[in-house]
Amino acid sequence: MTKDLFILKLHDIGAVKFGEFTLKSGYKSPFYFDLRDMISYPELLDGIADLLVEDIKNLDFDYISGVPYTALPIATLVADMLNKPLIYIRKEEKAYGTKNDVIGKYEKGGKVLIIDDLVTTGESLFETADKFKKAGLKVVDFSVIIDRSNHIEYYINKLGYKLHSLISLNKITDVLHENNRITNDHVLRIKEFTKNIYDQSKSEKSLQNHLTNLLKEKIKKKKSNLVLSLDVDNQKEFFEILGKTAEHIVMLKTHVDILNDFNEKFIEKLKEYALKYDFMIFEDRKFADIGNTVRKQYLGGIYKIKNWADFITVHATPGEGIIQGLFDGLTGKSSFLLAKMSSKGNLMNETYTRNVFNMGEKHHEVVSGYICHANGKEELRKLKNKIPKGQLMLMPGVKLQAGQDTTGQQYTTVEDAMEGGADLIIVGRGIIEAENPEATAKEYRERAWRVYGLDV
Ligand code: S5P
Repeated sequence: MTKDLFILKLHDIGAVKFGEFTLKSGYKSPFYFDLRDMISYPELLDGIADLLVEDIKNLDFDYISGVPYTALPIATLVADMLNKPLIYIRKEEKAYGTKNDVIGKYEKGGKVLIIDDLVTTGESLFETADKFKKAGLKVVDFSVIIDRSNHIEYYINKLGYKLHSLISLNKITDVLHENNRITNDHVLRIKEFTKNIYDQSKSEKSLQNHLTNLLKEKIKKKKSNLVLSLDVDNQKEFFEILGKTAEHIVMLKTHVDILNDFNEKFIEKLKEYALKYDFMIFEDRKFADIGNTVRKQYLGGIYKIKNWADFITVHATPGEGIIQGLFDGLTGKSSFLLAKMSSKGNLMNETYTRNVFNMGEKHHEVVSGYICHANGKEELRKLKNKIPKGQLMLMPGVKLQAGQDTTGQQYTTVEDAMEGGADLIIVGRGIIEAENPEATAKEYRERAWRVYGLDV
């Protein structure tokens, strides 16, 4: 089957429709694609499998996967035709524990090609790829039937993947127009719509990298803005406190170099907790050297931070070479830049902070936000207003009551932090030194969400 014929048939069965549709986001769209029913038309299913096989047969991969539900039966056919093993990621939430998300037999280190029916933002592809990577597999190629975004390929390639799409929205529009299925007016409306979406995604979303998106989704899902800073010196205490508080946090901040009994088991256990309780991992090793050195510190040594931390903190003082040194050639990792610290008398003045925001904006693919502290919500709000749209503000130096410690740490209240615009609060001793860390973590989380949740 040719691509043109395939498009016409999709139109025949109502899988591509033109008119006026209201999307989940509230936008009105002049087209609507839904390929779910395609599997009930053997001729179409065969046709698409042939086209996909032709498109991917020369790529280098060991396994084929499809994103459930729509793409899974399609991937099954393709895997069979290419005589490759099929594996996939379970759709339902996994039961607690360390059980794998991957269904099927595989060897670690193998390369998976992921098939999906549609791509718009790339989120479901990224999410699937992350799960395969967690299971020790490699992902390079995504194969999709329809790219309805008109611009996502650039972004996907930047993240280190390769997108192979069979049919673009433009192609569908052209074929249906040539065959008198849609009018000139329709074509104009589609072009106008995609241009608007593109402009808007450029201005608002382009500063959000994949990890920022994941973190934002988790904030909403767990209804939590709480980042626990677990600065204790032994594993026993670490996991005792984590076990009691993990359900309330969206991210865990570590300083692994504080532990006096660090070993590889610690990392394994940490990852298990992160999976089980659904939080992200942020290692607060504040990198602050030339690019060449920080790269070695990030990838090597005994901690091998890159292998397990989703985020790290970076000082902008050495200039942007530090960001290149840390992240060039890596995917799926991100950072927070220190823009205004919480310690009294720190040397970060207004100009410095502004320059940090500029650097982070430029490198938004690997910078998810900024560590900012202020003594009060007005001052914090001023900082928030300068943060590039889409990036996050994380506030350390937070307690239930304002105050100071004996070495210059300054504390602002949860309410001031959140009303000042913080997306996340970083809390250490307020929780870990509390009589009841569990109840206290819950209280921090609820007090923060009371403010933040109003806008969600
Ligand atoms: O400016 C900063 C930046 C950071 S990341 N001030 C901070 O306090 N932090 C970190 O937040 C600090 O390293 C510590 O791990 C945590 C605050 O801990 P607490 O016990 O004072 O809440």
